Amino acid sequence: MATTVEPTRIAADVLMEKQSPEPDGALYRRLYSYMLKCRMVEERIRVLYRQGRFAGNYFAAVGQEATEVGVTLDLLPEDTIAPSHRNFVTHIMKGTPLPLMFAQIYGRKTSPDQGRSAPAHCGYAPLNVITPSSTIAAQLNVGTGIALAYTMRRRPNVVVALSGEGSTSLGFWHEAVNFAGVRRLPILIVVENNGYAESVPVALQTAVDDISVKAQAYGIPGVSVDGNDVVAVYAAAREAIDRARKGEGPTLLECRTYRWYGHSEIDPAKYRDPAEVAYWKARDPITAMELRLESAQLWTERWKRELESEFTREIDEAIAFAESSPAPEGKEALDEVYSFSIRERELERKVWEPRFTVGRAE
Ligand SMILES: Cc1ncc(C[n+]2csc(CCOP(=O)(O)OP(=O)(O)O)c2C)c(N)n1
Repeated sequence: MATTVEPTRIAADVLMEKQSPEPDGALYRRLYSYMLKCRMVEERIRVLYRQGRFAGNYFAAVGQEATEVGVTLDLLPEDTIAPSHRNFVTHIMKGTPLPLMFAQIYGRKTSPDQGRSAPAHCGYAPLNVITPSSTIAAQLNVGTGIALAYTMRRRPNVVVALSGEGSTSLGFWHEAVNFAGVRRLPILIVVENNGYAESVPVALQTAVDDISVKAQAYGIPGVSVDGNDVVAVYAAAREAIDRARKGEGPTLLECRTYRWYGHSEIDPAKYRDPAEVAYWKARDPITAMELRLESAQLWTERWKRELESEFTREIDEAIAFAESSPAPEGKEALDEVYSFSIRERELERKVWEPRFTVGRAE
């Protein structure tokens, strides 16, 4: 059942054949544009972090854009993304407004969670992006529950749940995949294999070469693709999503990729050989797509510069919105967290208020 022998090529070729004799220029240009936007947003967030303009931490997926974009392009508003800490940019794909995303980075009251959680742990309920849990892989369990709800309510929607390869060593990752398989739920389980879980290399994480073989244990298809080839990722994801939407069950999709930077902004990633980093940077998914588009006369430097200036303007405006937004007040910390009666809320305020009078915990 599992396909692990070079399925990348197969999936990509199928797409190319369908679009023969010319590739779908509009689709490929959209894939490219989104990758560029994701890269620019994350590189700017990294600069903001170094400038000390927001508190907390950030987990950049720079280098992994082909996967972030390929598995999430063209999802419906009613579909769900269940992201990990690494997948902040999937908000761009779902349509979360950029100003709200930056308000989240800055922990401002205008952010989707009103400034409550960490910069990258952001959900957006109106477009069904769930809030990543700090407990890695837990988004799989929530995502599986949402997929079950779609089935019970007979909705033609899907869940795309993402996790890293390190997360596949956790018990509840397997529980989620098993349950999805048993109930044939409409969920695409994406494993972004970027080679490391914090500092732990994949060889110390699992004894299998292809993470996708883990699907066999749960009776679902497993596919491994080149996670830096956005066309291959898109083709494999699209096929799996289409099947899930038709009620044909889940798929495990391993995307082999690499993160250019450390696990987070505080990680200098000295556990990696510089030659390894250089090898992967030479396989930049964005440059690869530029070459591919250019050879089909679908890309020019000038078009890239136009995109860059448009995205820069959008990012600047989003940062200005975030920086001019108010910070939440300490006394609001428990608002909308628990369901209280008004009287209980008053009592709760009385207990908490003195400790937050200067706007921060003592
Ligand atoms: C259950 C649990 N164990 C450990 C951690 C600490 N932790 C946070 S991210 C991370 C690495 C996750 O690696 P992976 O799943 O491969 O995703 P990546 O960060 O590479 O995208 C770890 C160990 C955690 N948050 N939750």
